[in-house]
Amino acid sequence: MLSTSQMDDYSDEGYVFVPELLPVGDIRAVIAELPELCALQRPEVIFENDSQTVRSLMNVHTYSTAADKLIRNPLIIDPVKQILGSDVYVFQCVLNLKRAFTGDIWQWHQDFSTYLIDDGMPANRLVNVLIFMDEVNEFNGPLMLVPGSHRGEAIKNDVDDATTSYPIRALDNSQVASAVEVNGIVAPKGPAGSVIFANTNIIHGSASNVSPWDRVLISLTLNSVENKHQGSSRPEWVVMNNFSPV
Ligand SMILES: O=C(O)CCC(=O)C(=O)O
Repeated sequence: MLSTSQMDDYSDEGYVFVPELLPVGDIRAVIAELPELCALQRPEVIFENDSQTVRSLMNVHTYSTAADKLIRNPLIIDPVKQILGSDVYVFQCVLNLKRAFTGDIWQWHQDFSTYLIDDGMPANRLVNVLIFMDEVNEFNGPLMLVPGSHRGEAIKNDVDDATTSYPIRALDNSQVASAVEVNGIVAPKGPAGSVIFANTNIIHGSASNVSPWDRVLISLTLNSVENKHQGSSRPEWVVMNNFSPV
């Protein structure tokens, strides 16, 4: 569970970073499956623009028992229930590989804009749990967040489907610059098993990975069972429609 000061940080800054939260053995079990998972012929396997490097495995917990076990750990589920004050279901679970030398950027964006416009999400009662599957350092494309930006509106930009292989409601440079001017940027770094709990309205993104180290990360989005999304326009392999509490 989160302490009172961690809960305050989450509320004020829109995120809280907990280093070395999850057992490394459970992380390694997922990493060991990656060659097999990346070779699957499934729509959930998304490639980078080079058409060869796997960028993401959408809803990986539905076809990897190791990933399913990892994301059900009470060490991450209980703090999310504490933040949201209810039971939760898995809305989305994406494994981003950000491979050494080839992993592409994630443009600055707010997840909640997509949930609102595309997924019929009633309210922002979700938490994004970002699980470090490798050590994250300053070189391998750490996730960057703009603290406090979760308090701003969910900006309704058009989808950018040109910059990377994955369409996203990216923010304009001027929108990012004005948020950063007020709030700055943080980039939590730490060993595998570390976790960021983030408000889904926070502005975040990451640079490409030109380092020799992979930066595998799971982005698990949990939604309150009292806030079920209604009628997403995105396919089920992108957005789950199983509302069973975790
Ligand atoms: O993997 C990354 O660096 C970006 C993840 C992200 O933007 C997200 O989960 O919304």
